[in-house]
Amino acid sequence: MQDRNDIGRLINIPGLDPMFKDIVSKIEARERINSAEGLLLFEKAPLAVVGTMANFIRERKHGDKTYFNRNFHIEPTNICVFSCKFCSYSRLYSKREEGWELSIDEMFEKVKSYDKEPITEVHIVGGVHPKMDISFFAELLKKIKAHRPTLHIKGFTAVELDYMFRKAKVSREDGMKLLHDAGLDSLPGGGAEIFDTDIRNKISADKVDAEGWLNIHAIAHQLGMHSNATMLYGHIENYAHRIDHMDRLREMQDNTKGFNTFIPLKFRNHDNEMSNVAETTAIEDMKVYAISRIYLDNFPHIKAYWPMLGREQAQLSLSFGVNDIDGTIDDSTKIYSMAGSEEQNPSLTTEELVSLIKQVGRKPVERDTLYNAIAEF
Ligand code: V47
Ligand code: SF4
Repeated sequence: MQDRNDIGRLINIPGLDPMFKDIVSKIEARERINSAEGLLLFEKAPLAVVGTMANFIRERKHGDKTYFNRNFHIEPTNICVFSCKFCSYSRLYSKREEGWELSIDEMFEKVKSYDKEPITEVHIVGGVHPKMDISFFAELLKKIKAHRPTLHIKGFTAVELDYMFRKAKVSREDGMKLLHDAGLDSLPGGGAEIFDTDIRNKISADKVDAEGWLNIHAIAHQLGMHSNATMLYGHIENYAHRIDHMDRLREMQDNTKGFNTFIPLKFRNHDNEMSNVAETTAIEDMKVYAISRIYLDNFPHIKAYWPMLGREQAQLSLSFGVNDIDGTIDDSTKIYSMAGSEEQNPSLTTEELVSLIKQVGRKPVERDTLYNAIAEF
């Protein structure tokens, strides 16, 4: 029997349609597939075919290792100047009595409530509040870092940052440096949605465009910060839009090498302006994970965010290219419960995460935000 990590291992897919043979050969040779081939996979490949290819790549890169971390979220506010049609979470400033606005002290208290917990990351993300400006957040970051210097702060989508920088009339470079100096360690992947201009304008008009999103991440990468990238799929986009989205990320990653993880986010349709759009099936979801693993050859990790997908599908995704399922969360985020996720109070202990991963035959590894291993189970 050949070793799983054996470079030359053939992908044995019984009855493989000849139209996929070139793609298999490229994968075996560690060559990149092109956009036409990516599209072919979305249009024609059965789940078993893309699943086998993606699992092969996943095991070649990571073996059975499956990463998670100990984290919690802070959502400073759900008041937002934008009104993305897919968002179930935000409230306009004129209706702010229906939402929440946390003060610096309230957020700091939340950080302090984890003083005795072996948490490694706080993820700060929320609506784009017209009055929470760059100095407000710089003060928050400084306070957290002064209190717990080793806690990694992953915060603010490019959408929040773009607004913050414009409002403060600082360049993106200066704004990012200011926040980085205040304690911001890395950026989460949110706000990418779908880069295609027409689709983006239809679902989330007037927030930062694709070029702006990519530019903000490139600036962070130039400062030595890492970031993630998401793709909101399963709404009004087509397969070509998904490939275009991944293509732009892949091209940028060739230059900056700053992305850690790609996180496909399935559109959830509860209680938003796009509730008439049906959600994707589990089969489609697994295809998206698999094809992203195949397409994004220069992304080290593919993450299934369990609070959005539900824990059973997150387990399933580990056979379709995924090698990370995010963290403990501790019921600290509302974005997905408000959008209709099965996980209404997302919280898992380390033991529960470990057993979820072990149940499907994979090897749990606790990581920090930058994927340094902390413990193997
Ligand atoms: O940008 C909002 C998405 C994102 C819905 O970097 C929705 O580790 C589906 O980016 N259906 C924010 N998606 C969350 C995010 C994230 C989450 C976990 C980990 C990381 C990371 C990043 O949530 C938004 C938007 O694309 N979103 N509403 C919805 N109804
Ligand atoms: Fe605001 Fe983000 Fe919701 Fe869009 S997705 S309305 S930017 S909170």
